[in-house]
Amino acid sequence: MHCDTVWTGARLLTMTGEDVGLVEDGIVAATDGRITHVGPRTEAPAIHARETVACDGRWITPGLIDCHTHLVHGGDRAHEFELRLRGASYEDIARAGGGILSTVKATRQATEAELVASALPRLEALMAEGVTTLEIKSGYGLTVEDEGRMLRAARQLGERRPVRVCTTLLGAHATAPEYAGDADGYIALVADRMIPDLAREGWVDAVDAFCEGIGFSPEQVRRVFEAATAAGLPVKLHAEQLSNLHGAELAAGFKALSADHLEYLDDAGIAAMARAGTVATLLPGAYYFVRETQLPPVEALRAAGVPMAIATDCNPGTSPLTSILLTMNMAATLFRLTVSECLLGVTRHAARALGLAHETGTLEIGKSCDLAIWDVERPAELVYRMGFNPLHTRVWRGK
Ligand code: DI6
Ligand code: FE
Repeated sequence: MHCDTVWTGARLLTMTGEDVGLVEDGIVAATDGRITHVGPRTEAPAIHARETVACDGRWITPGLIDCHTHLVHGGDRAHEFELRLRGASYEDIARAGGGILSTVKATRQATEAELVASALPRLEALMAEGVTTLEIKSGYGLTVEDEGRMLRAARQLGERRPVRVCTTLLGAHATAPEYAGDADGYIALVADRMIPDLAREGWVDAVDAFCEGIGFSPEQVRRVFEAATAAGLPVKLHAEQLSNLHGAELAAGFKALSADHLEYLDDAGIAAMARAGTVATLLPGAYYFVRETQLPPVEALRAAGVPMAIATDCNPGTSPLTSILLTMNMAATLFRLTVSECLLGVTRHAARALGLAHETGTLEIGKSCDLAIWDVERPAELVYRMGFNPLHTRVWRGK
């Protein structure tokens, strides 16, 4: 068989089958950016490649996927961090006009080019650790125009760097200041104008909302989801982060790709997610940074067979985190995920949380040739170390 590139002498984690699909002495072949062969050397056909890359026993995983980020935003909230260190709470700061709304102000003041420029270093930090696909949400514009600018900035990042960007419209992140005291009025704007208009422009891959006491009620989220469904877009939800409003059940009712955070998720929510095939996206960076103590129900999710993804939730308020490797370490240390679960959480299950299971997240024939090649002796090292990056090479679409 002929191909563009073949990687030989590697140990593979294909992320297929029951566990992580370990192959000793494996090869991967690709043509036109797609995997054309993957498996043990001894079972491979004769391969004639234009380029051969000897991996010298290094490990190859699928390119990593960060399936929940707010990477594009104006400014930062380092000052609020200092206030919190001196005793202020996240809610105190939000009520004093800080919090999400202070990032809204900074984001509205930024041009599209400025949003791209400020997000690039964060994107590069993720890519340096083997990320080949990431999701980027809007949610700090809160007008049709400002949300549109955030989504275009996100799309531009995917054109400026060799990485796949999925855009999520999070218009229902907070009530826009113009609608203070009229959350229903703001939700009408999101459902009747923002979602249909921005979907028509082609800038939106999925729709998200923040279902929470300080966010939106399940009834308001339902309006958002109905508008998304009418526009032909899949949904996901920030659910059960600070309290239990049964958002995950609502999301599952709309066949959501994922429900995210989930610290306060209950058994009914887990059962609904399992039935709907909704992925549980866990965000240990936010749990850590706001010093949450309620743990997500990992044991029950596992028992119910709900796939668990993990992501950085990179955002300026509750998770200023741009390391997918540290996120895996936190998921293991704080949430007690196993090494296999951490690795599946940033590959196969993360792809599914983005509706990309057909395209990336595993090493399988026909999928995009997205690889991360690691200088480690065993896969557990990818989860075990803190602040050390053993990436050797990142390959996206065969390059
Ligand atoms: N949950 C979060 O943790 C972030 N958004 C959300 O819905 C917080 C965003 C911020 O504080 O800027
Ligand atoms: Fe988030």
